[in-house]
Amino acid sequence: MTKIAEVKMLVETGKAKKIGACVQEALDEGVKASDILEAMIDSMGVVGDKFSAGDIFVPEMLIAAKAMSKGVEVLKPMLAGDGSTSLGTCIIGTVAGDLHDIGKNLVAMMIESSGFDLVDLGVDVPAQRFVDAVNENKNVVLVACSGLLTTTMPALKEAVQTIKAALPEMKVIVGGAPVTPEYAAEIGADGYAPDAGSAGVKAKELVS
Ligand code: B1M
Repeated sequence: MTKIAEVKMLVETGKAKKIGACVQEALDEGVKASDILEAMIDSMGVVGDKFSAGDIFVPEMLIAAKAMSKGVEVLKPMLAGDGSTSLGTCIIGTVAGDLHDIGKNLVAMMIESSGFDLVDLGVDVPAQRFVDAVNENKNVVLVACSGLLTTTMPALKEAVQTIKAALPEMKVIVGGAPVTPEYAAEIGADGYAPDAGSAGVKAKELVS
């Protein structure tokens, strides 16, 4: 089995203790960090499909997520930039009712590496908390809201509208698997990105 296939298998079977060493071995063999990340994201898709088919349940999804997070920890120094410049502060969080954080963490990493200081509010963030965080932190230029469930898309809308009502000039970027560019525009977000890499690029574009 290739190292990358092994990494995929360790994510799919949720082997958090073994994955760090395996990711490191793949890197040592010359596999690119971005290819390892892509393979792990694919594996989470496989996990999601198994969940949809009723072959696995929430605990298995959770341990797969833990394994993926451990793998990402090893890749982080290679994927993130040096953060030596600052375009201002970005507040990020997953919206109320939503506990998914892997995608949000990857987006946070790429926005940070694009030159922003980052304040991560975590998951299940009420709309007003985004506004409070803007007021509590210095030089906030962007708010990034992630939503992973179709059932939390209304919470995404509430977050954007609450931020825009309180802080009309604040730029807001949204994303997450069920979010489309059309939905982002409809709820009044300034920007949308389909993945972490493009979120970093879009974030920079929005404040330049
Ligand atoms: Co859940 N879950 N989950 N889950 N989970 C999904 C999302 C699901 C698609 C699985 C499925 O049914 N096939 C499904 C949602 C269906 C839907 O709404 N259409 C689902 C469900 C139903 C649920 C529960 C309701 C299950 C239950 O309890 N019955 C429950 C809800 C809990 C809650 O949030 N209130 C639940 C729980 C969980 C766990 C807690 C067990 C766990 C999350 C653990 C964690 O995150 N720490 C979990 C997991 C692991 C998944 C899957 C398998 C993987 C998610 C993931 O990390 N993907 C997922 C299936 C799937 O994704 N195919 C699934 C990898 C990640 C890198 O991708 O998050 O999409 P993603 O992020 C991408 C882009 O979306 C984008 O960039 C990222 C990187 O490229 N992006 C942004 C994300 N945020 C962005 C923000 C931006 C821009 C881009 O700008 C700000």
